[in-house]
Amino acid sequence: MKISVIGAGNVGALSAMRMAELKLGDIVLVDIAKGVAQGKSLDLEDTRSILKADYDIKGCEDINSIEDSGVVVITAGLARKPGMTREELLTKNSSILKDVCLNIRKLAPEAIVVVVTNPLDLMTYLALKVTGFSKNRIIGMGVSLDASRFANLISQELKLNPTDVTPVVIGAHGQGMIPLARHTRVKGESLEKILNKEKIDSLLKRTIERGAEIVSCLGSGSAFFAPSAAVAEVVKAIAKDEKKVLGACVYLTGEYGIKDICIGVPVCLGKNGVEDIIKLELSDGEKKELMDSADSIQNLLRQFSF
Ligand code: LAC
Repeated sequence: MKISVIGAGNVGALSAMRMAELKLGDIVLVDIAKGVAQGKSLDLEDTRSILKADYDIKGCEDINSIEDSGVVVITAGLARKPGMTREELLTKNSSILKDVCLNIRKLAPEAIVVVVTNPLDLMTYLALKVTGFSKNRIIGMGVSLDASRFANLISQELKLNPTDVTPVVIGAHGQGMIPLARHTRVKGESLEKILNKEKIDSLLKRTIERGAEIVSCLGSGSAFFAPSAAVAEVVKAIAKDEKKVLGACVYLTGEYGIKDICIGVPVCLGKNGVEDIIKLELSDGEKKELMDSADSIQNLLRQFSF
């Protein structure tokens, strides 16, 4: 399968590297900045002998090179600076995304699109509208990254291995994120039964702030190691037809009582993209949190007509 990555910044280049090393397909890295995608792909090629790996990766400036891709990952756009919210990127990134999505529609009409650019839930919606692709082929990567952050913080608190934690996060990839303590399992047991409310609340807050914490440490640019791992996880589920359940930002048509926005919920991913939307049984409080998160996405969508 041909997998194109648009945007060869930290997230794009590392996603390309991880997907190449996982042998998910032939990778094409594209960036409008002269020489950047090509330079990074030549560098990645040179690791093949050390890694005893045989993967195919190419890089260039020409968007036409994404032609007939099976998967296109969009990482193009600006990243947050310290003190910025993801939503503040909306104006700049929506014009970049629009252009990219028109090219995808023309050049790779059968592709499954994985959106990474922020503000994620709005950019995923924009990708759906501009490409006109069916909703199963537009996937935003956000809450699976948040879930991995949540699992990491829980494992540190409990001094356990992160793989002992099965995290669940839904909602917006932003301030409206909802890490679900009741549905998150630690060695099979609900987190709510293991930690007291005060400890859980502090973990929820730290999870929601984790991206900003990293941005503020870095000073310029945002996280890339965990985001690229999360991209590779989504593309692997598609490329290997894993039928894997992961949190992802998808278009809802009434599921959870939500319509006509893209928001993070658990989905089953396979060769057709989103193969199922998993309905979690939510308490009244959890439902209200999800509706509030959906309302905040809806409000932003109303302010910007794409
Ligand atoms: C983050 C970016 C990828 O959460 O949104 O780090």
